[in-house]
Amino acid sequence: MATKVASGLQKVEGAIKAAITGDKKVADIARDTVDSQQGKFITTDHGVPVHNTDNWLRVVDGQHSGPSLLEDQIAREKIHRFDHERIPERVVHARGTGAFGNFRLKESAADVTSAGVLTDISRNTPVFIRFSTVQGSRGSADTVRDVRGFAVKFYTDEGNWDIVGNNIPVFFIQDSIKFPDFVHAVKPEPHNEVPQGQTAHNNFWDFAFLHSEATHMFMWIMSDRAIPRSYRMMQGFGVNTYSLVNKEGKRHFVKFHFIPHLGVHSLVWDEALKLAGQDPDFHRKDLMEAIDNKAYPKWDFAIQTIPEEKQDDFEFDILDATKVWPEELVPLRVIGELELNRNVDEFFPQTEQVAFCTSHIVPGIDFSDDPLLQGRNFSYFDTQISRLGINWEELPINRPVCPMMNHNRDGAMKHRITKGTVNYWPNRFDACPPAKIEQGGFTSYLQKITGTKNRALSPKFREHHSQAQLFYNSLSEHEKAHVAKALSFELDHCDDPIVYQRMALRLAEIDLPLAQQVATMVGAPTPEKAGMQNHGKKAGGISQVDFAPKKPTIASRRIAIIISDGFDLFAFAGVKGAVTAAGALPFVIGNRRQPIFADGEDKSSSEGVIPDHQYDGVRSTMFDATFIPGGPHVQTLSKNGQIRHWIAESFGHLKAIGATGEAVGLVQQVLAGVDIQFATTASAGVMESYGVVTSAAPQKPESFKEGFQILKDST
Ligand code: HDD
Repeated sequence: MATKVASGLQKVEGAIKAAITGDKKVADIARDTVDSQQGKFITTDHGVPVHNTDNWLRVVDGQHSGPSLLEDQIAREKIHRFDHERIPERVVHARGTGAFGNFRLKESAADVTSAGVLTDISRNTPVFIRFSTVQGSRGSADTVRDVRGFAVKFYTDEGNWDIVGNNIPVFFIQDSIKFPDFVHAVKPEPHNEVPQGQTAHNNFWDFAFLHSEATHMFMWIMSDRAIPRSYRMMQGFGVNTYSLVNKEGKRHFVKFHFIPHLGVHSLVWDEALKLAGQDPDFHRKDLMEAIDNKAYPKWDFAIQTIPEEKQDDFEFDILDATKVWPEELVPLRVIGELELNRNVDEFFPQTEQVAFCTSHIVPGIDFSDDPLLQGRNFSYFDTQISRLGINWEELPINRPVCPMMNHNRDGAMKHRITKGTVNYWPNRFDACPPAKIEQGGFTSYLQKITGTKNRALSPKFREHHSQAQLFYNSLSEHEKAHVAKALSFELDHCDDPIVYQRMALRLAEIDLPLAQQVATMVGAPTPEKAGMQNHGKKAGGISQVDFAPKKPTIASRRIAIIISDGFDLFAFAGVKGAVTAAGALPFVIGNRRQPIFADGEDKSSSEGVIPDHQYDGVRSTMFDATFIPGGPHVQTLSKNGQIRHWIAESFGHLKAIGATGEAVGLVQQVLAGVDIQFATTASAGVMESYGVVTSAAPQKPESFKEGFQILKDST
């Protein structure tokens, strides 16, 4: 009874929250949400209160604990439930994390579609997004070099619409029948299940060479795109070509884009490698932390559309998923905004059990003959049955927020109870009939199709190099250098000479100097001439440099402030305050997680500063910038190898370093010999500058008044 009351209260709470936010998915999920902290006591799954859950029922004689009894239904239930906790992990994209949010349309796209979600600007459509890596298993690290999944479920008023996309706009293969071969080649090798979470192995690069259609995509994954700084700083792409159909029945082909407001940013490779060990949950935590701190990540939602009659106007086939539609040819039209603003309450029933299907579309949106999409439309539904069972769409995270009724019935774990005497159509009551078109019933676009049954693709699918060259040409010089280094790393891990030798030849079909550089590093014969001439063309929207946020911001960035006893309180408080005021997250790192006292601070009357972490608990890789206040504590810091390494490593990872007073000398000493442009500024917003920023003059209290206040408030 008490439990029922508690769960009833939860539902009321959820309903209130839903009423306040107007979010239909919040209300929907509240129906199934309970709070373990409000449970009065433990019960069995069938509701019987449990008196002892720590000891198995057994025979005891006072001196000895004898055999355990099979009779103990409570112990058996506990163990049985535990034995069956796991479900198969996703065959790809096993490692991921998710969050809820909302999609708001800013401009109606009624000229190209009749879909309510893309035409009604008054709507607030709830969404759930799951970000993921592809290759690694569920327990692998977040920061590996890999494509990132970007799967969005829109809970629209006309049913769920899923965009099951990636952070890279193209794919490895053109025809879905190749997917099992591709995944087998990319996953750990079959004889030893090595390597985990990376493509740096013979089989992947063997596959890449033997499928020249993969060339464009592997150039993307060798770029910084494959090691994002944060899920919040990546683009999302629907990748496949879909169709939009408007009220008049006219069709446009469409590609979907998400563009992050924070810009597109990446880790550097050394950082990514280290983080994989130091903080394997780096991206997962980053997303949760940002949402907890109300730094809600946002993306512009854009479409590229091509009228059906222009389908053949391009050098490439617009249904080929290994090609982008260059923005110069097909401009992006921003029509909406997506925001993530709510973390999940429990990972398994939400993030793990969420299930996406490319075939989940709503009226006004339709498929195309993209040969990759056609196969995906079969595969996702099928895989959800294997992961979750046939009734997977009844799970709270997967069910729609609009009315749902049909004559499908039964199957394992059926949960919903449907009243009525008929479960077929047509029936004598006219119960639950099909929707008429004017009632919003989905109809497929009336597409005329002729042709010969054949296992083939159209001729334009045979060109595989042009956009790989376009991609490489469009990168900045430092991005190109990163591609060369990434290829050198990957092929260095291939020990079969045929694999890296062939790849050097493939690279010579993209860019000869790149091929020569990589060949030298990996021990392949240096190609002397280009296997194919580079056309020299470039396009916008490819280099990450093109996505710098309109206004530079440090919002949600993690800033380390390093202290030990005797730090300069005014510099400390000022920068901490300024960082907080700018929306960034300051973390105090001290030599212990007990109070640390500033220079001249009276220990008997002061509480000191309690650091968030101590030197051994964190590494420079986990922060975007570091600040070291001056003060006598610098003498202690300068003798500490960990701190000296921290400074050098941050600098090597191209991070901002700020120092004041005595700390300037420490930074200069550590970085001695490196060509650095030291800027001197006394501004409290020093961390907004790139590079190393120092101020030799100790700061005066007044200049840090605001920061000091914030510090006082926050401690
Ligand atoms: Fe896929 C999962 C993205 C091609 C078959 N895929 C999956 C996920 C994403 C993508 C983001 C994770 C969804 C989640 O978070 O639950 N996949 C893509 C993209 C592709 C692509 C952007 C190319 C345009 N996929 C692709 C093909 C096939 C699959 C060609 C099969 C013919 N993908 C699957 C799958 C997965 C999957 C095996 C594993 C778990 C799941 O579906 O739900 O069915």
